[in-house]
Amino acid sequence: MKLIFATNNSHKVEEIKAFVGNKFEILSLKEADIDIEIPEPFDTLEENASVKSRTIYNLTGTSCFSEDTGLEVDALNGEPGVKSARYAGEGKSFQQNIEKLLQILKGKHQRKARFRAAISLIIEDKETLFEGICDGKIIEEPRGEQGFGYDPVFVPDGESRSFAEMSIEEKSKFNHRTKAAAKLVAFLQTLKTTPPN
Ligand code: ITT
Repeated sequence: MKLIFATNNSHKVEEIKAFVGNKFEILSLKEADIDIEIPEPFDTLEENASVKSRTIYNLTGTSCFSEDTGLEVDALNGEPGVKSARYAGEGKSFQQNIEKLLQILKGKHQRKARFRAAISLIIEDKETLFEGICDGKIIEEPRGEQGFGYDPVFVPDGESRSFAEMSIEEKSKFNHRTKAAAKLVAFLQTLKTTPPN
Protein backbone atom coordinates (compact mmCIF):
# COMPACT_ATOMS: atom_id res chain seq x y z
CA MET A 1 0.00 0.00 0.00
CA LYS A 2 1.19 3.49 -0.91
CA LEU A 3 0.56 6.35 1.53
CA ILE A 4 1.39 10.03 1.22
CA PHE A 5 2.62 11.61 4.46
CA ALA A 6 1.18 15.14 4.30
CA THR A 7 3.99 17.08 5.93
CA ASN A 8 6.70 19.54 4.94
CA ASN A 9 8.78 18.63 8.00
CA SER A 10 11.66 16.40 6.81
CA HIS A 11 12.49 15.31 10.39
CA LYS A 12 9.00 13.87 10.81
CA VAL A 13 9.36 11.99 7.51
CA GLU A 14 12.72 10.58 8.58
CA GLU A 15 11.34 9.39 11.94
CA ILE A 16 8.22 7.80 10.47
CA LYS A 17 10.12 6.08 7.64
CA ALA A 18 12.70 4.70 10.10
CA PHE A 19 9.86 3.34 12.25
CA VAL A 20 7.61 1.91 9.49
CA GLY A 21 10.52 0.38 7.50
CA ASN A 22 9.30 -1.49 4.45
CA LYS A 23 5.91 -2.48 5.88
CA PHE A 24 4.27 0.24 3.76
CA GLU A 25 5.47 2.62 1.05
CA ILE A 26 5.50 6.17 2.39
CA LEU A 27 5.93 9.21 0.17
CA SER A 28 6.61 12.66 1.56
CA LEU A 29 4.90 15.65 -0.09
CA LYS A 30 8.23 16.43 -1.75
CA GLU A 31 8.52 12.88 -3.12
CA ALA A 32 4.91 13.09 -4.34
CA ASP A 33 5.88 16.37 -6.10
CA ILE A 34 3.34 18.40 -4.11
CA ASP A 35 4.40 21.90 -3.13
CA ILE A 36 1.80 23.21 -0.70
CA GLU A 37 1.68 25.00 2.64
CA ILE A 38 -1.52 24.00 4.46
CA PRO A 39 -2.74 26.45 7.13
CA GLU A 40 -3.35 25.00 10.62
CA PRO A 41 -6.02 27.40 11.89
CA PHE A 42 -7.76 25.25 14.52
CA ASP A 43 -7.54 25.01 18.32
CA THR A 44 -6.96 21.27 18.46
CA LEU A 45 -4.22 19.00 17.11
CA GLU A 46 -6.87 16.64 15.76
CA GLU A 47 -8.60 19.31 13.65
CA ASN A 48 -5.27 20.57 12.29
CA ALA A 49 -4.18 17.02 11.42
CA SER A 50 -7.55 16.46 9.71
CA VAL A 51 -7.34 19.55 7.52
CA LYS A 52 -3.84 18.53 6.32
CA SER A 53 -4.81 14.97 5.35
CA ARG A 54 -8.17 16.04 3.89
CA THR A 55 -6.48 18.68 1.69
CA ILE A 56 -3.99 16.16 0.28
CA TYR A 57 -6.59 13.43 -0.14
CA ASN A 58 -8.90 15.78 -2.07
CA LEU A 59 -5.97 16.88 -4.24
CA THR A 60 -4.60 13.42 -5.07
CA GLY A 61 -7.25 10.78 -4.32
CA THR A 62 -4.38 8.78 -2.79
CA SER A 63 -4.50 7.34 0.73
CA CYS A 64 -2.65 9.67 3.03
CA PHE A 65 -2.01 10.68 6.61
CA SER A 66 -0.81 13.74 8.44
CA GLU A 67 0.33 14.43 11.96
CA ASP A 68 0.12 17.40 14.29
CA THR A 69 2.14 17.61 17.49
CA GLY A 70 1.97 19.88 20.52
CA LEU A 71 4.21 20.26 23.54
CA GLU A 72 1.93 20.50 26.60
CA VAL A 73 3.59 21.97 29.70
CA ASP A 74 1.77 21.46 33.03
CA ALA A 75 2.98 24.70 34.64
CA LEU A 76 1.65 26.59 31.60
CA ASN A 77 -1.78 24.93 31.65
CA GLY A 78 -0.94 22.85 28.58
CA GLU A 79 0.68 25.61 26.54
CA PRO A 80 2.23 25.98 23.97
CA GLY A 81 0.16 22.96 22.83
CA VAL A 82 -1.37 23.47 19.43
CA LYS A 83 0.62 26.69 19.05
CA SER A 84 4.02 24.98 19.57
CA ALA A 85 5.37 25.84 16.10
CA ARG A 86 4.74 29.56 16.54
CA TYR A 87 5.14 30.00 20.30
CA ALA A 88 7.57 32.93 20.00
CA GLY A 89 5.51 34.42 17.16
CA GLU A 90 4.90 33.86 13.45
CA GLY A 91 8.13 33.27 11.50
CA LYS A 92 10.34 32.96 14.62
CA SER A 93 13.05 30.30 14.78
CA PHE A 94 13.05 27.23 16.94
CA GLN A 95 15.86 28.67 18.94
CA GLN A 96 13.51 31.56 19.81
CA ASN A 97 10.66 29.20 20.76
CA ILE A 98 13.00 27.36 23.13
CA GLU A 99 14.35 30.61 24.60
CA LYS A 100 10.81 31.84 25.31
CA LEU A 101 9.86 28.53 26.96
CA LEU A 102 12.98 28.46 29.17
CA GLN A 103 12.49 32.10 30.14
CA ILE A 104 8.86 31.51 31.21
CA LEU A 105 9.80 28.39 33.18
CA LYS A 106 12.85 30.01 34.82
CA GLY A 107 12.95 29.24 38.56
CA LYS A 108 9.89 26.95 38.37
CA HIS A 109 10.23 23.51 39.97
CA GLN A 110 7.17 22.05 38.24
CA ARG A 111 8.59 21.18 34.80
CA LYS A 112 6.41 18.23 33.77
CA ALA A 113 5.45 18.20 30.10
CA ARG A 114 4.34 15.89 27.35
CA PHE A 115 4.47 15.69 23.60
CA ARG A 116 1.12 14.71 22.16
CA ALA A 117 0.75 13.69 18.52
CA ALA A 118 -2.48 13.28 16.56
CA ILE A 119 -2.37 11.37 13.28
CA SER A 120 -5.23 11.64 10.78
CA LEU A 121 -5.37 8.82 8.21
CA ILE A 122 -7.68 8.91 5.19
CA ILE A 123 -8.29 5.77 3.16
CA GLU A 124 -11.08 5.66 0.57
CA ASP A 125 -12.47 8.91 1.92
CA LYS A 126 -12.79 7.53 5.47
CA GLU A 127 -10.82 9.22 8.25
CA THR A 128 -9.36 7.51 11.34
CA LEU A 129 -7.49 9.32 14.14
CA PHE A 130 -4.63 7.95 16.28
CA GLU A 131 -2.96 9.50 19.33
CA GLY A 132 0.54 9.10 20.79
CA ILE A 133 1.82 10.63 24.04
CA CYS A 134 5.32 10.91 25.51
CA ASP A 135 5.55 12.16 29.11
CA GLY A 136 8.67 13.89 30.37
CA LYS A 137 10.04 17.20 31.61
CA ILE A 138 11.57 20.45 30.36
CA ILE A 139 15.21 20.83 31.43
CA GLU A 140 16.84 24.14 32.30
CA GLU A 141 19.38 24.36 29.45
CA PRO A 142 19.30 22.93 25.90
CA ARG A 143 21.40 19.77 25.44
CA GLY A 144 22.30 17.81 22.29
CA GLU A 145 22.49 18.38 18.56
CA GLN A 146 20.18 15.74 17.09
CA GLY A 147 16.46 15.81 16.34
CA PHE A 148 14.53 19.05 15.86
CA GLY A 149 12.16 21.54 17.44
CA TYR A 150 11.98 21.29 21.24
CA ASP A 151 14.12 18.12 21.38
CA PRO A 152 17.12 19.81 23.12
CA VAL A 153 15.00 20.78 26.16
CA PHE A 154 12.80 17.68 26.50
CA VAL A 155 13.82 14.64 28.59
CA PRO A 156 11.37 11.70 28.47
CA ASP A 157 10.42 9.90 31.70
CA GLY A 158 12.85 7.09 32.51
CA GLU A 159 15.81 8.79 30.73
CA SER A 160 18.45 11.30 31.68
CA ARG A 161 19.26 12.36 28.11
CA SER A 162 17.30 14.88 26.10
CA PHE A 163 15.70 13.79 22.81
CA ALA A 164 18.44 15.78 21.04
CA GLU A 165 21.08 13.55 22.69
CA MET A 166 19.51 10.40 21.20
CA SER A 167 19.63 8.76 17.78
CA ILE A 168 16.32 8.41 15.88
CA GLU A 169 16.18 4.75 16.98
CA GLU A 170 16.70 5.66 20.66
CA LYS A 171 14.12 8.49 20.49
CA SER A 172 11.74 6.05 18.83
CA LYS A 173 11.39 4.04 22.09
CA PHE A 174 9.67 7.06 23.70
CA ASN A 175 8.51 9.08 20.69
CA HIS A 176 4.87 10.32 20.70
CA ARG A 177 4.88 10.24 16.89
CA THR A 178 6.02 6.61 16.67
CA LYS A 179 3.48 5.61 19.34
CA ALA A 180 0.70 7.08 17.19
CA ALA A 181 2.31 5.52 14.09
CA ALA A 182 2.37 2.09 15.79
CA LYS A 183 -1.43 2.33 16.13
CA LEU A 184 -1.70 3.40 12.48
CA VAL A 185 0.44 0.43 11.34
CA ALA A 186 -1.65 -2.00 13.44
CA PHE A 187 -4.80 -0.53 11.86
CA LEU A 188 -3.37 -0.83 8.31
CA GLN A 189 -2.44 -4.43 9.02
CA THR A 190 -6.05 -5.23 9.92
CA LEU A 191 -7.12 -3.69 6.56
CA LYS A 192 -4.69 -5.99 4.73
CA THR A 193 -6.71 -8.95 5.98
CA THR A 194 -10.14 -7.21 5.93
CA PRO A 195 -10.27 -4.66 3.05
CA PRO A 196 -12.67 -1.73 3.65
CA ASN A 197 -16.13 -2.01 2.01
P1 ITT B 1 3.79 19.87 9.37
O1 ITT B 1 4.20 20.21 7.95
O2 ITT B 1 3.64 18.39 9.55
O3 ITT B 1 2.62 20.65 9.88
P2 ITT B 1 5.31 21.30 11.43
O4 ITT B 1 6.78 21.44 11.58
O5 ITT B 1 4.49 22.53 11.20
O6 ITT B 1 5.08 20.23 10.26
P3 ITT B 1 3.63 20.59 13.80
O7 ITT B 1 2.74 21.74 13.53
O8 ITT B 1 3.05 19.24 13.99
O9 ITT B 1 4.80 20.49 12.67
O10 ITT B 1 4.55 20.76 15.09
C1 ITT B 1 4.49 21.79 15.99
C2 ITT B 1 5.88 22.13 16.44
O11 ITT B 1 6.27 21.23 17.49
C3 ITT B 1 6.86 21.97 15.30
O12 ITT B 1 7.27 23.20 14.80
C4 ITT B 1 7.97 21.15 15.84
O13 ITT B 1 9.24 21.72 15.68
C5 ITT B 1 7.60 20.82 17.28
N1 ITT B 1 7.70 19.37 17.35
C6 ITT B 1 6.90 18.46 16.75
N2 ITT B 1 7.34 17.21 16.98
C7 ITT B 1 8.47 17.34 17.72
C8 ITT B 1 9.41 16.42 18.23
O14 ITT B 1 9.30 15.12 18.03
N3 ITT B 1 10.42 16.90 18.93
C9 ITT B 1 10.57 18.23 19.15
N4 ITT B 1 9.75 19.17 18.68
C10 ITT B 1 8.70 18.72 17.96
